[in-house]
Amino acid sequence: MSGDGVRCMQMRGGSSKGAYFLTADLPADPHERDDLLLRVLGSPDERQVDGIGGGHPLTSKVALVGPSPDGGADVDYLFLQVVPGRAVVTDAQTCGNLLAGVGPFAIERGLVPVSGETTAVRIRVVNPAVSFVEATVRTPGGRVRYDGDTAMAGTPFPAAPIHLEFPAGDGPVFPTGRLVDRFAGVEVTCVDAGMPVVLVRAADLGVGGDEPPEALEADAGLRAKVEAVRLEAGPAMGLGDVRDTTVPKVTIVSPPRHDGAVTTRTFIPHRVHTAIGVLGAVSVAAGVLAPGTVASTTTVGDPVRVEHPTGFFDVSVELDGDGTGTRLRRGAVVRTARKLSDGLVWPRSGKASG
Ligand code: NQM
Repeated sequence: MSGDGVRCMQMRGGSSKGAYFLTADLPADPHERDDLLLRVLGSPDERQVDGIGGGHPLTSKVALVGPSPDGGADVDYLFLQVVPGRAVVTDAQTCGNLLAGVGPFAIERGLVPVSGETTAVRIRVVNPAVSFVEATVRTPGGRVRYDGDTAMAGTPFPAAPIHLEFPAGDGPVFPTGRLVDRFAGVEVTCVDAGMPVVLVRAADLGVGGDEPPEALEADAGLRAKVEAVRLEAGPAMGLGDVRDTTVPKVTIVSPPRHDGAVTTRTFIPHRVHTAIGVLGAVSVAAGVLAPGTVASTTTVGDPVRVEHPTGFFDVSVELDGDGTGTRLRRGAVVRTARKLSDGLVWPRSGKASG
């Protein structure tokens, strides 16, 4: 803290936007920290008009970054979702989009020295379970380079590429121990290759699967069905009661419309994503690649092209084993990020819920 202000960098990370803090710049006590973040971002107001949040889950995100005590990583990354419209901050999921900004932020704050034309940042993702990622950031002339010509669906302007490499995961890709389950009367595949996702066929929900996000959000019957599926899937995936958490996501799958492997619409979990989450896409790609799921297809290449409302997302995924023993061997994606502001933010005074 500096005076009443808190040091904060705002960044677009992938197709999301968030507030990045050094862990040491926020209160160590999680309750105090979360209360402060609600007041910085502007929740529980739905529009977050009195804060820096954007009034949508994709623009109401926080990354906490600090030196890692783990010898295998340079920095620790804790992701927090600040829920618009509610006094809720949750650490039940991570975010692969804000992850794209973690490498640049760590270099900007001096946590990792520039090592040449590119700089590798080894990131330990600490929630919801520990995992490791290596980000490769462009750093010509000793500084982070944000401009470039890598286009990324879900964000309108090109920027410098950031390569994210995910090593093998510990857990099974199909956490219920089955390739197909039936929840709320609907056949689904529960998959987790970094983000817990429930795959559901569009036809089984009575939709085409290529509707715009607003149309799906406006369909109260569909929303109720999706939530009924999610509430049954959560405990079966080992996530407990998921009424108040943002995982699992529910991805509606249907045949590709533009030469990709699959068309997706993803509930995150109540609003519909305008694109698709990074780790969500890795999970979908795993579900598409493995035979016997509700999303399996034989017309799949490498990378797996996941179509979404604003374009497509290419994901490289390699799987080990088969059937319910399938595990992730490696995943890789290319994202971009951009520094938007750097300075102090002033939280609203009082208590967030008051
Ligand atoms: O799946 C949205 C996003 C995300 C999360 C969400 C994400 C991921 O697009 O890794 O990036 O699913 O809530 O930022």
